[in-house]
Amino acid sequence: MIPPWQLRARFAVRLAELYGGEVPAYNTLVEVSTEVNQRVMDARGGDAERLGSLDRVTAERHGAIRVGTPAELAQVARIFGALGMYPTGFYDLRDAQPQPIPVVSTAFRPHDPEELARNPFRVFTSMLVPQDRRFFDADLQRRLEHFLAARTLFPAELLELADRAEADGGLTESDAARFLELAAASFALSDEPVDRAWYDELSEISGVASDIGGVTSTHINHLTPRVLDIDDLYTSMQSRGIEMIAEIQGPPDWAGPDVLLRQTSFRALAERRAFREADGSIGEGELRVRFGEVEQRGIALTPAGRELFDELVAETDRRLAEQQGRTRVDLAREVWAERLPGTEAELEREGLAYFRYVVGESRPAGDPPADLDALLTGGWLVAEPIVYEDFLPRSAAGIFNSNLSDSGSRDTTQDAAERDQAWLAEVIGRPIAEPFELYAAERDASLRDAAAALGLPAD
Ligand code: OOG
Ligand code: NI
Repeated sequence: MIPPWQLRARFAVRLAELYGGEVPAYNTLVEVSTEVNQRVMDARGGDAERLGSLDRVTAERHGAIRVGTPAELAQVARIFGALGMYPTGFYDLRDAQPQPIPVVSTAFRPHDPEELARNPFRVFTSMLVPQDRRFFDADLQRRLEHFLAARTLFPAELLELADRAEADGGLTESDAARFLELAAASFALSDEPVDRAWYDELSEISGVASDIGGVTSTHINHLTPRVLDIDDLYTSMQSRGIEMIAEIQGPPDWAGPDVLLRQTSFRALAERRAFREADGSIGEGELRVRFGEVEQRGIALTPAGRELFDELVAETDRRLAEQQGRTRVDLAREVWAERLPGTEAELEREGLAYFRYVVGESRPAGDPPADLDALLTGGWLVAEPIVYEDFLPRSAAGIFNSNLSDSGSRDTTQDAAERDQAWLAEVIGRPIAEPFELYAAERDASLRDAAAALGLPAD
């Protein structure tokens, strides 16, 4: 039996081979990422691995796909379920500033810390909302729903194998090979001709609407390696002549600990595609639907930490609007230095970030104290950061936007369709995990284990 984590690891490799063959700039990105990670290891030694071993970070990828309907998303959930990846978090990008995107999203990823350590592959998955009247009028909604209902993204054999893998906890070698082949093929760029008039009509509303609803298949639109120093990566890519987006999204480069997620991207080259013209003839054209992205991960923040983070972002926006001639990064660094604790220990003490607690190797002899602060300062316990495994809605919208060629249209006088996490869970027939709960569970489990090891009561 090939267990889910091996299926997941093999799938991530398959997808990387596929994507590297289709988008050569991706291979450059991986090459530069490897160099950057090696440089950080050489400069910082073991400390560089505080947020993940070099092995994990080197293998780590996230991908992104986009689908059109709850039924399609439910099928995606079956395929990723076979790989031990479960819907996690809810991101509504329809109100994103400065440019709204007509989708809601979740991320499929492993939950258990051991599973993440084996292979942390995750896929940011977005679903179009044709029912949102701010983007689509009633006539276009109807035609979109009709178009989407008529297409098949995933062959029945793939879905059956996925269900079997999930039920049996894996697949035999020959079924696994077949499953991986069908799964990877489902995310390849299709050579099916694109209906030019339909694609263009949707593009006027949003490049994301045409990318999802203008074609009869889905495709992986980026595959993101993880680096230990995204600032180094950014300048290294530029010096190889690859034009990066204007900014690194997320927290600034600052003197304190890395928190949450920093990301940046570049537009991939246009790819040749077949188009069906109004007169029925097949012509050639180009589409730029795929891109490159890279990320650096930091410590997961608690709800209180996340609230503070959101305030820092808002404060940076305010200062940017008021102060001429300053850059966002520059102002963000200033705001962070003023308001975010500059060490892991302070983040821990103030309850702003998640840590796992392990028994200190050189702990003192005698009876341990009962409270956590005393256990930490006395060296009984050591706090290790829990890495952020999820996404940031504002950065996600920024990544979508930086790769769209025009701004599209939205009529804010119209009604938004109501979509939330509970709705999404209901229509795909699976629970959607809350990221905060997963981090808290890991922290709590570590505290229980540590208490047991020190002979303290469980709380
Ligand atoms: C997804 C964009 C979001 C991220 O890393 O935040 C994303 C997409 O373009 O489909 O991948
Ligand atoms: Ni991404």
